[in-house]
Amino acid sequence: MAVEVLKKIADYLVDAEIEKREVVKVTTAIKPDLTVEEAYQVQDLIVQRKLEEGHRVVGPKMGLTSKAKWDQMGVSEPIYGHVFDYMLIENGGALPFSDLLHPKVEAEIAFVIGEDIEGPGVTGAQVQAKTAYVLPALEIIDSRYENFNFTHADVIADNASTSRVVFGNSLKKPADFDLELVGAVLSVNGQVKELGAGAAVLGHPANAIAMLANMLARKGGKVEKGEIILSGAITSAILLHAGDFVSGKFDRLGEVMFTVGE
Ligand code: OOG
Ligand code: MG
Repeated sequence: MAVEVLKKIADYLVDAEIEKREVVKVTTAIKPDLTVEEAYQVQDLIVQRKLEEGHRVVGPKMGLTSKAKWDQMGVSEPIYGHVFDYMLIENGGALPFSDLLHPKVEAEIAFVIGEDIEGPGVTGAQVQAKTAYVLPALEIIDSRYENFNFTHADVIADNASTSRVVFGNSLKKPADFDLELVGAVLSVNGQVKELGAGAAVLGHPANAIAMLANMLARKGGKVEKGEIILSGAITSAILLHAGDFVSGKFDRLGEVMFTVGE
């Protein structure tokens, strides 16, 4: 019985994504007592359905890892989600606005994992040592919920609002950087909208990946070699409109950009 409800919630959210329909949040529409554990089970069912539909997982991602995001979303606990192959947009490419509901963009530092990282007890320093490369990224989030309104459990069930990702093209060695000092400037149509530094993400973005490894360890999982993982937005997210040109400039990591089409 319980599993059937979780499957129903997974289908409710994937159908909303595919049919481009905002829906009422799960804790209002289906299951007021949805727990965090059940929400991650829903997310696993979403992953299962995506794999059955022929998609591939690029990697997990972290979200809600900065104060700016906690204040903006009203949920102040880090979460993880999954990025799929169909979500990738090339640097400089176009994001068709009509594919999404109410997309927002955020600037993040991504990690290319060089060696498996298995918790519990993983530290940011261990993550740095097992990271092959770091690169800049822009994530486009698109909650399936009306007005981006959700609780902690709701947003986990909705795969952490994951929708599209643009990765930068320059891969840099983490040892050459003090990632907490890497500045990021997010501009739309040539106007600076948000700015910050890596330290906004749990003191150091590697700490977000360490937290991810420790969260996955609780259910026997790990961060795996070859995954490309977003560490969470440095600043609050900016609502996008058709015609926008978006640029994220990261000190010495490079620039990531895209345009929003019709
Ligand atoms: C949840 C996803 C948050 C981030 O980087 O903080 C996220 C949301 O804000 O809708 O991806
Ligand atoms: Mg994000």
